[in-house]
Parts: sequence; C-alpha cells; structure tokens
Amino acid sequence: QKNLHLLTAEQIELAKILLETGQSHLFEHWAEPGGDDEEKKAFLDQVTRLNSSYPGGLASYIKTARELLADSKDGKNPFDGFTPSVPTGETLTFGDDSFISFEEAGVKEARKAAFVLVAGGLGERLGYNGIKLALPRETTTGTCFLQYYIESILALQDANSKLSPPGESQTKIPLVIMTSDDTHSRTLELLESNSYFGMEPTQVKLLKQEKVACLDDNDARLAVDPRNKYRIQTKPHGHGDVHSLLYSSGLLNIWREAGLRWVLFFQDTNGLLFNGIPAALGVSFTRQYHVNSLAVPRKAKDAIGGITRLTHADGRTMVINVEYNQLDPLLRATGYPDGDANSETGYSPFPGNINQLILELGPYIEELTKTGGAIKEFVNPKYKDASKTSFKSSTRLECMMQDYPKTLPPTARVGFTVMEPWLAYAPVKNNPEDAAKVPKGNPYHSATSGEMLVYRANSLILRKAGVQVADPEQQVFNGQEVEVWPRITWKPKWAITFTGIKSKVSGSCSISQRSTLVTKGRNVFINDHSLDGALIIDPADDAEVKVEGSVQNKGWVLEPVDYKDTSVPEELRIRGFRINKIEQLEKN
Ligand code: UGB
Repeated sequence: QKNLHLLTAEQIELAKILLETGQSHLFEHWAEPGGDDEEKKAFLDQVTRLNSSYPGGLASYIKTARELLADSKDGKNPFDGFTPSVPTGETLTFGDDSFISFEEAGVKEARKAAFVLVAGGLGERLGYNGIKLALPRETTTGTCFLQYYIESILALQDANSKLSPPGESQTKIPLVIMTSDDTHSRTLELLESNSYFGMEPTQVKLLKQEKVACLDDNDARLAVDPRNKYRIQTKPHGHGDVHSLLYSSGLLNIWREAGLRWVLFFQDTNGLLFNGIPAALGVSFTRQYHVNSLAVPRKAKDAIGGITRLTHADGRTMVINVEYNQLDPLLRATGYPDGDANSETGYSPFPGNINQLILELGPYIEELTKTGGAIKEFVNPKYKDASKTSFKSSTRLECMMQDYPKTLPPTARVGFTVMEPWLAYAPVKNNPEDAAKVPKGNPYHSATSGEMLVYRANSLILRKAGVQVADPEQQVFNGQEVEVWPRITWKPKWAITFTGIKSKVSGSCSISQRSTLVTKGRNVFINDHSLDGALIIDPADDAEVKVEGSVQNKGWVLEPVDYKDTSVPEELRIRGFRINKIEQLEKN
C-alpha cells in the first residue's frame, strides 16, 4: 500500500494479481517506503514484461503451473488413455521421379513461403561458447550455418524467379529469426557484420523470446532471483514460444495479405536441411497438409523424438512428436514390452522428428486466433525426495514448437515426410565427450559428424548425378569413428534441387577420396573432369565456367587436433580436426 505512488495503474493491477495468486512473499523483504525505489520500479517493470509476454498473462501462467505441478506430483502420465501406433506419411527416395516432381512443386511454392529459424537456445549440450548459428557448417570453406541458411533461401528465391512470368515482381522470401537474451545481440552482429549474407535487411526480422518466471514449490510460488531480491528468477520457456511471438508480431496477417501460403520452421544447426526443403514443401502442396513434419528413420534410443499416432480410448486421434525420454515408457506401458527398440529394418518403427515443420498459413492463423499461440506446456521439476514436496532447484513451465498440433481439431490434415537418413539431417548438438559415448551405429550429432555428413551427402548426390565419387575412408576424430568422403561443397546458388545439379555435371567425371572440390559460382559446368587433389572454383557471380580435363595436386589434408588443446580455436577443437591446405588449383 505504502509504495503505490511508485506504480502505474497497470502495475497496481498486476501487483493485485500477484497478491491474489499467493505471491505475497515477493514483497515481504521490501525496504521501508522511500527505500530502494528504483529497484522496486524495476521489479514492477519486470513483472509487466513477464505478464505481457505470456499468452493470458501471469495469472494464467501461475494457474497452469499449479495444475501441471499437481499432475507431476501425482505421477500422472501425460499420455493417459492414449495408445501409440506407427503413423503413415510420405516416404521419399532421393532422385527418383516422385522426388523430382515434389521438388518441382516445392520450388514453385517457395514464392509463397516464409522461413522461421528458432535460434534462442545456447546449446548447453554442445558446450560451445558462441552462438550456434556462427559455427562453420563445414571448415573447407568456413561457411557458417546462418550463411548457409540465408544463401539457400536466396537460391530458392532465385530458382523461383526464373519460373515467374516476365514483368512479375521478384519474390522476396521473408526470414524470421527467433532469438533470446542469450543470442540476440550476437545474432544481429553476425548479420550486420556480413551484410546480411546477401539478403536485403528488410527481408529479415528478429523476434526475441522472453524467459518465464521460475517456480519454487508445488503452489507455484514465483522464485525470487538469488542475485537480486527485487527480481523474479527466470529461465527459458523453450522453442514453443515461436508461435505466440509470431502471432503477436502481426507478421502472419501481413504475410497472408501478401499472398503467402506456407511457414517453414527450422533449427539452428542442420547443415543438410535444404536438401530436403524443396521436396517437403512439394509434399505439403500436393497432399494439402496443414502440418508437415520432416522426419528421418530413427535409431532406437536416439535423442530425437518419435512421430507417433496416438489414439485415445474416447476415439480422439493425433499424429504428434513424442519426445525421446517419453517414448520408451509410453511404449512399455502400452503393449510394446521392448519399449524403444529397433525393428528388423535396423530402425525404430517410429520416424524421427527433426523439428522442421511446414505449416499452411491460413489454418495456422485460424488456430492461433483461438489459442493466441499458446502451446501445451510441461514441467519437469527435480524433486528433493520421494515425498515430491520440494525441489532441488527452481523449475519453470516449458513448451516445444512441435507440440503445435496438440490443440488442432481432428479435421486438421497433419502429415509427415520421411527423408533418407543421409540426405537431410546432420545436427550439431553433442559435445565430443558425450558424442563418443553414443551407442555404436547411432548418430553422434556432434560437430565432427555434422561436417562429415555434409561431405557424405554431397558425394552421394553427385554419385546419383553420374559422377564417380570414390568410397570413403574411416577415421577417428574426438573418439568418434566417421566416414571421410571427398570434401565436396557448393554454394546453394549453384543448385538447390537435384534437377539443378544434374544440369551442371555431364560426361565422365571422377573425384578421388582425398580430393577437395569447392564450387562457388552459379554457372559452373563440370564436364569430363577428373579430380585428385584440391580444386577451388570461385568465379565472379554470374560468369560461366567450364571445368574439364584432369586436375592433380597435393590437395588439402585433415589433421587431427585434441579437443582439450585450448591453443586451438574452439570451433575446430569441437570437431577434432583441422584442414591443412597444402596445395590447390584455384580458379577465380
Ligand atoms: N531453441 C530456442 O529457440 N529457444 C529455446 O528456449 C530453446 C531452444 P535443441 P531439443 O533436432 O534432434 C529438439 O536444444 O529441444 C532453439 C526436438 O525437441 O537443440 O533438445 C534452439 O536454438 C527433438 O524432438 O533441441 O530437441 C534450436 O535451434 C528433436 O527433433 C532448437 O530450438 C531435436 O530437436 C532446438 O533446441 C533434434
């Protein structure tokens, strides 16, 4: 009461809400009136932010927290009443006729697409100190993930413009990046210091997610920040925030008015993503999916969720990601005694969610208009003991972007598209020590594998296009045994579809295992060429270049580095090798 003069009318209402929802402890340690006024105001400013950034405000957050904490205390199974089964979706084989026609349809649809990159996470599992978007996708060219993503979107834009009738204005595909306090300024700096990697700055929008209030006990008492008694402790709420942020930004309606039809969500470190995007967008278009999740065959126990059909005893059914830690108990409780296990194919029968979603904009807006973008949340408190009455440390509500379909009506068309494991998924998530402990045969998801899988995919794609690419050699880096294929890379503008690649290589071409081939130009045509060494082709943007004949030199060699050797830059240490550029032919 005695501090009311410090507050705006809105803040007085908020303070009342806090008192009515059992949060009076937040004010108990306040200095006498007249003391710490600036801190008190800053506290209410923080409360205002926490209130406005959560759909339904703090009262709703506290109410949901109480319900979820009670369910967690009672050990309630979130899948109670649901039986899992293997869903059916579209399974693609790279390069066959149906893949090529889905790619064609996808490239046409790209003019109606907007891309949304969730990049608010710091990647604690990776143990890297920078933002993950700035990590090199591969170290042959040093291209970082953000550059690869932007150049791929620009390549799609470019491919699409060639299809549009002359005189029609050129498509500009929008890109939204969700950041957080942990990543915002460094993401902006990466964009600005690189001229947005060729994208027009107006095409790119950054939306920053806010953290949510931490909870101290089962009554959902908000936690006082241990570092400042005039602040509430906060933690990240998860990538599910992207939906409410997009909704409140107003962008969705702007996109609809501009004639857009698709929103594509993707994550911060998948160096193979765009190998699958055109075809998957073609699947969304052809099958008229409201929701299309990209998936890969999943090894049992792999730390990616499984796409599952859940059927409730009351008849409700949905196709949804079941997170990796929940899949095994769910299966065991519902008649699969072996739990999360591989079938005779060597893979789990449940496709692996790679968290790249394609949503149809119209139905998406319709749904968010009802929900405000709120996503079904969960809570994961670490209890002190079996009485489940107190926590080891404060907890908070969390949400995941792939849980969006949970609130959809049964009429919604929810599907998925399975890509071959080598083609479209190579994330960088695990630190070297954890990666080395991954069960044999399961993917490492490390910086080492992330880079090696790019070379592997590019080699296999060129093989499919008729190039004789030599077999890989096995090598061990950072305790992980990997296949080392020729280090082949190209800029997305060289080709973004299989048809594009086939139009650029012809005749009898071969590449030896120890080779490096870097193709930077748009109009580079490789014909009757053999490479045994390193060849770098870097022409002025649109110059036409013909690569023919044979090239042989000492080439570029991978040299192991010890990830504990702090004299080596962190982005090299985490992959366990560096490239020694001994000799190359460079054509500019
Ligand atoms: N992210 C945010 O933008 N904000 C946040 O608050 C948190 C994360 P992780 P996770 O690809 O294999 C997901 O931490 O959540 C961004 C799926 O749930 O890398 O453990 C972050 O920057 C899982 O089903 O992954 O697991 C990053 O871009 C599986 O698909 C993205 O969200 C798994 O990814 C993912 O964050 C996978």
